[in-house]
Amino acid sequence: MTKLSIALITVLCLNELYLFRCTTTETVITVDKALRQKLQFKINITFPALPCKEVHLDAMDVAGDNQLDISDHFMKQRITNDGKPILGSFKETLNSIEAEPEDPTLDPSYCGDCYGAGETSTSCCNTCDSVLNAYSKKGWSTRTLLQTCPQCIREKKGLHAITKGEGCNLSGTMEVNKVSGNFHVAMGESTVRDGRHVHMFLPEDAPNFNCSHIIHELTLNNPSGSLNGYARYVDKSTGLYQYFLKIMPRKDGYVYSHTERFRPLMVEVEDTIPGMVGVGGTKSKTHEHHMVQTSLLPGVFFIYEIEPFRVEEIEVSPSFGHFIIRIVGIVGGVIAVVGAIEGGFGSGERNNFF
Ligand SMILES: *[C@@H]1O[C@H](CO)[C@@H](O)[C@H](O)[C@H]1NC(C)=O
Ligand SMILES: *[C@@H]1O[C@H](CO)[C@@H](O)[C@H](O)[C@H]1NC(C)=O
Ligand SMILES: CC(=O)N[C@H]1CO[C@H](CO)[C@@H](O)[C@@H]1O
Repeated sequence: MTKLSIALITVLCLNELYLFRCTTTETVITVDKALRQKLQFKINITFPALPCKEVHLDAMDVAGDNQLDISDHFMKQRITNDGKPILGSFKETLNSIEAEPEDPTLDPSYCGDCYGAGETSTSCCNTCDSVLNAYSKKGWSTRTLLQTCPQCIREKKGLHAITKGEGCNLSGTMEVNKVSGNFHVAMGESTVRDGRHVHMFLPEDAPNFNCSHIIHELTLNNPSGSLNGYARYVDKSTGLYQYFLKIMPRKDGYVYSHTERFRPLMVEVEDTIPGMVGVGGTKSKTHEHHMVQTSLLPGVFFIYEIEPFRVEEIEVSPSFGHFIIRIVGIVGGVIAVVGAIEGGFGSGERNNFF
């Protein structure tokens, strides 16, 4: 053993010791195999200028699963324009359309016609909702009921103008299938017609649908969410807010990142009125600006997409066994190499080398 080989072994071993002592983090991407789970969204949004009657949360996914007016786990709290609660909060339950109080001006012996959809021939359908319920139970189309049935016309149930001066807090949790989809609060009553999701509303009333919103909380199974605390107000023209969420599975739940887009309902167009010959023969054109309503559906949409990959960060610390093996390797290797060099150059020149 010579000085050089000892020095070499020491340097290499110190290097190994350094590598052994530090742990490294590695990002590992695996395929997310937990497919049959459901995603749970926790939502708490305030619409400061939209009465609770107008706030309907609908969810649908790419597989065509429609969940209309989800309210099984949702609370709506009426608030005044400046954010104070009005009355108690109320809960709506899914699919049992809220029994609206009957009109007190009606004759007590009044028995509304069910148009053949009643359970028995003597059933009464005194409210628009009961007619709708009876029709849905029979599996009949409720397509034109809101416009034609006298009960609905009396209650002005179908298409009504938006009342102003109230707001609404919407909060609760919702479970959706673990595929891409969207959920939204948009103008009008939603129905499914021929498998399509349709919102019914009066287009001339659309500018009154003030879709300003404050997102207090929008999270998945994980308490952090990048949209928490977001507030968007519409001043000039209401419109369509779209949030695109990219949901990433993690070890401890789901996180998302988002991008947003706003499209106004009213757009300014410029009309050019051609051709007046001014003094001195110069042609002048006048431009007129005016606002035109587009055919957008005003509302707030959350469109989500789930990444199929799960990203995990793991800490890797080298094992002690490997460390020992490497040390033994270094010592053995250096000795072997030095031995080979000594043998190869013969004994005569040996003293010159080392
Ligand atoms: C919704 O958020 C508001 C504001 O942060 C909070 O006061 C309220 O308690 C929340 N509602 C629910 C049901 O968590
Ligand atoms: C919508 O409501 C917000 C909050 O109350 C208000 O600041 C805004 O001026 C309203 N926008 C319109 C177009 O009425
Ligand atoms: C019940 C509820 O969530 N109320 C909240 C509605 O939103 C306002 C802010 O806009 C909060 O102050 C309320 O606590």
